Amino acid sequence: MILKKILNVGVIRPLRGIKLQTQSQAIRLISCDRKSYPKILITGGLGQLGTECAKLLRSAYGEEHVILSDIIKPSDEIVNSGPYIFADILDFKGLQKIVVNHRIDWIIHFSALLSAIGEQNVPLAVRVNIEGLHNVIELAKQYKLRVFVPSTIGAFGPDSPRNPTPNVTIQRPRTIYGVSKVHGELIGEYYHHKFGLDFRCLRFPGVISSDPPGGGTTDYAVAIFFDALKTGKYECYLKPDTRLPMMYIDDCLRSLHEFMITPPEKLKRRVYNVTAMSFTPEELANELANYVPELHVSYKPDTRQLIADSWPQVFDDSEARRDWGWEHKYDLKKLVELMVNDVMENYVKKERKHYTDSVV
Ligand code: AKB
Repeated sequence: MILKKILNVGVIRPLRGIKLQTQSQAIRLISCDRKSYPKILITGGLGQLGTECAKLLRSAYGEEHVILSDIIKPSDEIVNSGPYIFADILDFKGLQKIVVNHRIDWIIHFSALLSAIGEQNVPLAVRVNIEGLHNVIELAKQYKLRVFVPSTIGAFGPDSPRNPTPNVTIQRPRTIYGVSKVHGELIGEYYHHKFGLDFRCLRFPGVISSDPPGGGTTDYAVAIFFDALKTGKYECYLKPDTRLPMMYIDDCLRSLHEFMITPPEKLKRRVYNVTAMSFTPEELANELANYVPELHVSYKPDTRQLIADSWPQVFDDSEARRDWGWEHKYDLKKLVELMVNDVMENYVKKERKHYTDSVV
């Protein structure tokens, strides 16, 4: 009733994309003054998740409350969409300056080298994924920030149960990416217990979006859309029956946001598995063939096959569902429909137009 009243009188715009678990949580969120919304810094902001994450959080908290950062020169579109700054996660003083000058409350720490690219440059992966994380964790402790660090299905290895992989089980990954993520989970939990750091971590599966990922093992599930819609063909670097957990980006970012606003007393742990579905390249190709009937997929496994073979096939996220109400919205059918539309409208048609314009 009270919630209805607040919404009806329109005290404040309800936060978009948030599933409210309890009435008191809803009231606390909705009745808080806009000025008391968190000020959020996103590191590694120009990777696969950063810009969409900024969009979601800006729609909830306002444009100025979310600062996207990276060491990459941004496009006009990025600069025009909200605050963007340079931030090097290896420069502790620089990070301190940002937190102080912008009065940051939350850090969403996306900077990392993914599984396949990490194997090609282990020293760099150690610097970015481990030293960078140390800086961010220490910073969050010093300034009492809430910190989100993504982990991954890659934090498990060949000794872990693969179908399903529970929240707590043996973790002996065989990639530097996985090792750095297990390290991140443990150091975050340690800082939480020792210093009261509000550390929050979700283990994501392969995330599928039309913003391409860079250097992961699950990237095929994005690349196939671009190649199939442009050429009708795709050469996959994994075997057709390689089953991996996956999630559409909207579900991924919504899980992140819902987790970040869950009251701490609901969290039984600081690291949770989340997922939406599991499929193989062959199953994805079959679904995509509904849109590209002549689709021809060939298979040429490379070193990424070894990584995929050591990862979970089905991810058990029942603890996230039980403790803070995680629910996915997108299954394989819906995901393929959305990706086909998005890639077609925003990439393939634009490229064709560009080509036609330059020929004419
Ligand atoms: C990768 O493939 O490295 C990532 C992941 C599953 O963490 N997409």
